[in-house]
Amino acid sequence: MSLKNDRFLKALMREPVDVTPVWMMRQAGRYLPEYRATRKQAGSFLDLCKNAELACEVTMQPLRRYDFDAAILFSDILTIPDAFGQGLYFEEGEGPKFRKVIRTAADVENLPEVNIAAELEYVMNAVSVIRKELNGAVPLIGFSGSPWTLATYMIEGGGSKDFRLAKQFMYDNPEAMHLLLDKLADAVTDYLNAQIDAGAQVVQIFDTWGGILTPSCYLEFSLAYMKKIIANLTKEREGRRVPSIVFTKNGGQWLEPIVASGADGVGLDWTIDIAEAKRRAGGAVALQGNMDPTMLYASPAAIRKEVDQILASYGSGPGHVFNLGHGITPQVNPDHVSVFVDSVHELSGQYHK
Ligand code: 1CP
Repeated sequence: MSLKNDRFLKALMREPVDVTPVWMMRQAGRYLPEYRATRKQAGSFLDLCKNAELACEVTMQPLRRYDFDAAILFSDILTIPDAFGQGLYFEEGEGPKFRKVIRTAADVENLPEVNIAAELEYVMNAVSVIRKELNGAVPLIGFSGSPWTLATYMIEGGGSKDFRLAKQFMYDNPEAMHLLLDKLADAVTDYLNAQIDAGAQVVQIFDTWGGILTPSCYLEFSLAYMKKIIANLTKEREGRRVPSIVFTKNGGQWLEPIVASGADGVGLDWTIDIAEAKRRAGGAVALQGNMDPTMLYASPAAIRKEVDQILASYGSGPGHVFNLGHGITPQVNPDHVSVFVDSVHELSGQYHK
């Protein structure tokens, strides 16, 4: 089926577009009252992820309100640790938690062999239902966490402020850490390829916690595994390239090695000037980003001005996908998202003549 709007795919392949495509990390989520209603109906966040019809409903909600150029599968990166038997749960008002954690080399060795595509069949079901519902309106993004980011949650047992346990494990047991990351890289590869088989047209790897590492640890414990995954991804389906995007939050300092990872697109957070990133990337990849998500709390005029500034900073030519530098937060006024999306489309035409 041909896509009605393929400017997101074109921009990722650095092909000409009419205006800059835009989507938003966490575009389905708690800032939308309709999301909160569906989540309530589902019972819990995990029930919402596991019900293909409801996951489809919340994926579609932001597309009904806003002129986004892509849809993103509604799920979570923590489905993989859950599939490894760690027992993911969410406590009301708190972040994710695991019943079982990894603390020793033996814990890593004893992780079960998991057929990820079978164990996470509910995710593939959601992908097919969403693809059908989208009916070619915009491309669908599938995603996974990076091995390093998943490992931090599996060791810490949830979110963390300082990643003390995950880093201590890495420093004290580098071999066991590599074994864990290797198992996770295989799982992520199978997971993303299963999502592509089910209909995902782009895949993004979220390396949310890569940026907490030292430069040498980043290359050794995070980027190396993302490279391995990218090398083994399905590259073409339905007669089209399936582009991959790597997003390391706070990774601007390592842009050159990230650009060389083999990904088609590189996500940027707001701590790097996109003009500098463009210069350093040298046209080898598309760049995605990078408005500070907190900017969405500012006035509509200030949001529009910031969008204008980022577009001007990227300047002329293809290869830019507009996004936030990280996910939207729950207290944002939904009307401000329209200002953001419409400003990107209205102000970017001049850079694509
Ligand atoms: O209460 C609720 O409704 C749960 C809030 C929520 C939502 C809406 C969680 C729990 N996950 C999600 C959805 C989600 N998570 C998506 C959906 C698609 C979208 O619209 O973008 C995606 C892509 C994710 C990915 C994700 N989950 C990441 C990587 C991206 C990022 O934001 O950095 C991470 C780190 C997670 C873990 C996670 N899941 C949920 C929470 C609150 C967290 C963060 C925990 C922490 O470290 O404090």
